[in-house]
Amino acid sequence: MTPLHEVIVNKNTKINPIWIMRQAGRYLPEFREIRKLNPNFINLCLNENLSSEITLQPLKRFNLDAAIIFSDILMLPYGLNQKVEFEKGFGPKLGEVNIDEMSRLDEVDFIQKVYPVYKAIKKVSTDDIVKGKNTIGFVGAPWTLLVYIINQQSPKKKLKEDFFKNDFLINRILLILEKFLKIHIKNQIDNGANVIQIFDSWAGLLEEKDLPNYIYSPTLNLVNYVKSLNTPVICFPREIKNYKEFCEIVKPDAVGIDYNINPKKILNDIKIPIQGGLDPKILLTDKEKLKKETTKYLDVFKDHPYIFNLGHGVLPETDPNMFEYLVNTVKDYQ
Ligand code: 1CP
Repeated sequence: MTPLHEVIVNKNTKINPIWIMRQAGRYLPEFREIRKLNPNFINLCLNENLSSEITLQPLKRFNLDAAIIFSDILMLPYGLNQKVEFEKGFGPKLGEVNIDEMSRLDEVDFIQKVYPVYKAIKKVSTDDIVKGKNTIGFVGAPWTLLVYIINQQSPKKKLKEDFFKNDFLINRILLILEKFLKIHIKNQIDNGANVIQIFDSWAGLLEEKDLPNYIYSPTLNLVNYVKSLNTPVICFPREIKNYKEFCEIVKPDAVGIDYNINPKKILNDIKIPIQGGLDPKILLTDKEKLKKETTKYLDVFKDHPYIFNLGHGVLPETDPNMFEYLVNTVKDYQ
């Protein structure tokens, strides 16, 4: 059994597999070299030779237990024919929503647009270096994708006041997302992804009263779909106001925690396998502190099924030597 299945399905508490969000990315000089030659980020994600190579870069360097495919949650709106661009120093920039065009889009056209992502997953999942390990496919949660689609850029800290003004538009987008997220997940699994992670990066923007409508219902629907494909699903509802209720209602197979969560408290609140938590900024300090903080998480979750990860993506300014030290600390932990 693969390391992540061992923890998520078998509830094994004796091992702590490790993978890191954004492990394929900007902190690695070999990534930056490829990126420099490929200024168009979407095109890079659509180049299956390069995206599979980037996916494998961290596995060649470090003793990681899983590969996460180098792609982006915004490949979904791209596949729905919304314009998506990444501007250096600004982040994603999306075009206006054409809801009628989006509604008319069929499955074949969508798959054709993002097909290289599936080819890259096939390449990665059949590579020798990933043998016995996991290949993680992923999507953005409906709520987080809705935020980007409507807001057309990163919301940073809060939503614009008129975000919810067009209820009808929002409901139509959520229905379209439900359909195409399922298609995107199914194709990732069919091509070798054996775990799915659902990133809800902007879950923290919602007040508690809005969680059922925008997060619980649509995410539960998606989680049940992934389960029906016999594939474990990890949810990461970053900074959500009520982690406990989220887990009780949505029932993912495992849950990722952000770095604001108190690990001891969450251990009492949540029964399902847990992933992550360590503040990525700790990797910018020194080895002594890194070891201490890493060991803290491993100690707290000693008797609980636990996958090691950070509480958000690894920062671009991280020294790869510190990353290596983190992986080795987790691997050497008894
Ligand atoms: O080189 C560059 O400038 C591109 C930087 C970059 C990278 C390396 C972006 C732009 N996306 C990615 C890859 C990526 N994105 C992966 C690859 C696999 C891995 O983890 O190694 C994954 C899983 C994502 C997921 C993603 N994209 C999320 C969810 C996780 C999170 O960080 O909260 C989100 C919110 C995005 C949107 C996005 N894509 C890129 C940026 C800079 C952003 C965030 C912008 C914002 O703050 O809104």
